[in-house]
Amino acid sequence: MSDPSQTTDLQTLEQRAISKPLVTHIYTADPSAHVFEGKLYIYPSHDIDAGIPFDDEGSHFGMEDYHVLRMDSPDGEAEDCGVALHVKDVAWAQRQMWAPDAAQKDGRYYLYFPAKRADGVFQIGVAVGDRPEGPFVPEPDAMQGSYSIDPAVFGDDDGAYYMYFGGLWGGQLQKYRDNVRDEAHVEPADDEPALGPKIARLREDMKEFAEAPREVLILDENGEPLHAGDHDRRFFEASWLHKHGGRYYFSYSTGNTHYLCYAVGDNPYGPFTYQGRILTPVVGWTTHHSICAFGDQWYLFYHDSILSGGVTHLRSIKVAPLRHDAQGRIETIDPYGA
Ligand code: FUB
Repeated sequence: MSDPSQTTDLQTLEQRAISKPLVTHIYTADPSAHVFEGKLYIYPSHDIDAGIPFDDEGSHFGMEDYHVLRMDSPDGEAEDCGVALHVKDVAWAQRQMWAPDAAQKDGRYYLYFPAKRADGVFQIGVAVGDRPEGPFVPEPDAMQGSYSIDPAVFGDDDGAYYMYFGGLWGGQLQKYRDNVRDEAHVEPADDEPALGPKIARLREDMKEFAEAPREVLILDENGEPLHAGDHDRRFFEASWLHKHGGRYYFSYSTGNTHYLCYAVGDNPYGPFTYQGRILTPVVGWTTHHSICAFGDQWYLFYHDSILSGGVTHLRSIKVAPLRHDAQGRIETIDPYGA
């Protein structure tokens, strides 16, 4: 476990932090940032203390709604646009509104979100609005064939939209093989290929998958799939896709080793070849991000738990510049500037 709060006191880390929380009146996490109508819109989880005991399923992440944040520029103030969607308004969902994302097509806005059904199974839903900040009206049912958590939607230059999704452990991805859930399934053995995130192209109306989800392969430097035991590099959760220099950059969290990493490929489906780390561990167990260009500059949106004094489910989103070097490699960011 490489949580820096174990070795350095929080006040020192706060002083060293390369960026400050974007908002402090609520806790926010899992920021998905997009430029819509010339402004930055950020779709985060809204962290609360729901009073639910800690467990390995992440039940203490008991979020109930989403707020959308708006910024004129990455160095400006973040405005809270209010509640965009509440779980009580989602017919199929009961609890745990985890990391969302959003997309825009033909003047309409789509908020994608995971939540648990009453039977405790995660699915992914979509809600539709006319404005980037919502309000969003949820579809009555979850997206058919969706499962697990952390939807991230990427719109390619040819007009196709793709959803990446999945997360291990509390995110339930390990219970699925070939898109079928079986409670008996667990993570593969250490020397077997790691479970990958999933990808599915979205239908023209953005409300359903146009195809069955496929596995996304992440390969090592020899072209072999990363192994399940390679905890420093294998996919855990927090998918994101950005395109730079004509190449597709798939980034993700390694979960229990607390890195944000990336892998590069030639098309949205992959395979992607592992390249390195984007962000070293933050204070708090989870790490989750998005990568977004504003003008000519790329930015990393991420979170940590410094504001709450290290409470892992009370996080705050932040932003830092992100640089691709001349070879297209992303320069690793240390959130505490060491
Ligand atoms: O915010 C709840 C969960 O924590 C997210 O879905 C994961 O990616 C992790 O950040």
